[in-house]
Amino acid sequence: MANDTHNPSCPTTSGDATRSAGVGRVSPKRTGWATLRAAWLMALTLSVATPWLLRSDAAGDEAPVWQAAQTQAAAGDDQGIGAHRAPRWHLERLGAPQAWSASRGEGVLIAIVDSGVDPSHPDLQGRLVQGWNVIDNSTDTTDTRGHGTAVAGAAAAAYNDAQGASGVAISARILPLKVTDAKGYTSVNAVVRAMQMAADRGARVVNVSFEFVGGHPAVLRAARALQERGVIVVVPSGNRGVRQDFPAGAGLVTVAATDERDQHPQWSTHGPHVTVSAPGQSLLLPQPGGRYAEVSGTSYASPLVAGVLALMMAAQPQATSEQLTAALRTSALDLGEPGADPLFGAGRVDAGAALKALAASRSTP
Ligand SMILES: [Ca+2]
Repeated sequence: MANDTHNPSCPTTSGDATRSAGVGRVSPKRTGWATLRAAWLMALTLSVATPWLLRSDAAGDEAPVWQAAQTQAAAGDDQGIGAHRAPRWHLERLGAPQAWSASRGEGVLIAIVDSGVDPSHPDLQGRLVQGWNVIDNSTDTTDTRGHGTAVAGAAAAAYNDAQGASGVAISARILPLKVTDAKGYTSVNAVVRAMQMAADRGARVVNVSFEFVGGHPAVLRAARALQERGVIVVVPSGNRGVRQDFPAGAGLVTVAATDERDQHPQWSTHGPHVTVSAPGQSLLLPQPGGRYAEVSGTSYASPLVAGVLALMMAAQPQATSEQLTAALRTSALDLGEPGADPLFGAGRVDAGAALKALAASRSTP
């Protein structure tokens, strides 16, 4: 089945044909590199079939670099999505169809900081606003790796009975901000610039599906600044399947993955930085060229939560970032150990419950 890779959390060492789950990845600084690399390789062999490309740091390369892994369409895609089991399971699990009677994300702009987005995909046609290529300083946001198209689809693909599985915020708009070069690499600097540009262009939710992105001080500072502008940044916990101790940054929502049984996939990175969790395993999502792929990774759990936030923002446009995040957490379905825990954060997100919790918090003086 397919695999996605890309930004969020699916690394593969370059040159090693190892595969992992679907997150775009940022390589860490050289410190502890060998340890991290070993942990990765172990995680990769265990994990979901998704390639991650991890760049081996060049000498003198101080900034971490992420690479969006190449997404690969699932075999059998050409036979159509009927070949897939329950293509909308993640939407049902999130309670999205029930929430749509109250909100569809209309009027909310979601920035997808990624490898670009295919604007001609049937599920994304007419949903994109003009984006920007942060690397080339151009308007070329062509998705050269497939990651960004899948991420955008998870957040906000159109509802269409005939094809695909739709996104969560089916009436929201997408702002594609491409931050990867020809080989799929990006940098902290490019990501931070894209975050600021997203806010400048009116986005209220910014999804950044790269591994380790939430652990970088510059990203945390940018997220805090965006929070003051009413913007929430959503990132994946990572696909290494290990514990990490990143700070839970202000303005940052970190998403771990759950599977079809609401359990923790072993490749989903955990730790105190996890805010909430959402489906991230075997999701049917759009790919460039009108195709679909079944993909796994926290890269895809993250935009599902971005979509839920867009539903909440459309329903309560005056809600603050703090109110939105609090409602998201308090309404999540508690899984695993009672209360917030490192695997699931506050729990698996429920769109309908989140809308109700937000409305209740807004009506309480
Ligand atoms: Ca729990």
